[in-house]
Amino acid sequence: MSTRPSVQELKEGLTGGDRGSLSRAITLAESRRADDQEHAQELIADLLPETGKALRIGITGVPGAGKSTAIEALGLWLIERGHKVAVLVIDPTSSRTGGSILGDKTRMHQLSSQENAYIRPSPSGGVLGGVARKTREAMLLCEAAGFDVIIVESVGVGQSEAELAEMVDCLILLLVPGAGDELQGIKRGIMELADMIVVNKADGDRVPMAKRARGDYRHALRMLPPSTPGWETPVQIASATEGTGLAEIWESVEAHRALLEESGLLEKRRRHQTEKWLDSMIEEAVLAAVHSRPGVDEAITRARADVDAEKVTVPQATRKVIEAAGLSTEES
Ligand SMILES: Nc1nc2c(ncn2[C@@H]2O[C@H](COP(=O)(O)OP(=O)(O)OP(=O)(O)O)[C@@H](O)[C@H]2O)c(=O)[nH]1
Ligand SMILES: [Mg+2]
Repeated sequence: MSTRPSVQELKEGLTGGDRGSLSRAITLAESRRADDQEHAQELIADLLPETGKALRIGITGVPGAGKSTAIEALGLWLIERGHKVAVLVIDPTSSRTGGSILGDKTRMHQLSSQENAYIRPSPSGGVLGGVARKTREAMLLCEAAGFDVIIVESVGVGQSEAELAEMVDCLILLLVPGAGDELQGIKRGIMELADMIVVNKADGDRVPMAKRARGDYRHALRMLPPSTPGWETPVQIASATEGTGLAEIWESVEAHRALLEESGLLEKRRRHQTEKWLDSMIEEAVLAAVHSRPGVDEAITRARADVDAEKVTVPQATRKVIEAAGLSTEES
């Protein structure tokens, strides 16, 4: 029989480097149960002074670009140089299935057997802001556990980029040579968000193609505003399977970090991220509270029908819903 560890026990285990405690703490933070949440929040609040010291890196790119392979290679490279690396893999499947089917897909077998590495799928939660919330909390817990580099792998290209950019210090966009930008789903917005672009799979006969792509992206970037004032987004080529280009990637990550620190932007960026997190959580909580009031969902159904039948205007229908929720209508 397993007894539930107290917040104090988890805190001691986690800061003492016990991975079991770290895993348990993250599970607690992911739980939807009210009592688990209370414990998790108490623990995270307690640990806040121990957080924020890691370098937070996000990696995004189309499926199959080599994100996991690159993270494994970079992770091993960093561990050799004395770093402790935590990897959070945002898993879109686990919220629906109740368990991760990502499992083997994350691969990273070599990295996961390292004592100074920690790899964990992060459920996306199925709600807006869900990715950010669970992953952020897992990130804070990993930092408190002494990991000095946190790498977040995002699911494909799309909606999640902006959310990922909102929780890391440095966003790396991983591309593959040869595929057109449309094929890669690369939008200008993502290139603008990226702090670094890496053309992966620059090996074998793909090298010339990768170099050409590097030139094209460098050119394209000239027409875009920088992700950070004073920063010129570097474009590099690498091969995750051969382990080439890793030192250059890390050099750029550190240069970017130095710029953020020297300019005071790191603190500003993180404060802004936390404020946005708070805003989105408040919005989510308020919305959930409104939906949970009796009669509100029925009022929404009625409002839709009335708008469909052109009996009322959209603002009128909205006001009815607000009234059904027992909220003031003065501003709406
Ligand atoms: N030749 C070559 N193949 C690579 C390289 N990096 C990754 N691959 C291969 O590309 C395939 C996909 O790699 P992953 O690391 O799983 O890609 P991913 O971006 O994490 O994919 P998803 O998580 O499914 O989005 C695998 O078969 C890798 O072995 C590389 O640098 N060179
Ligand atoms: Mg992957």
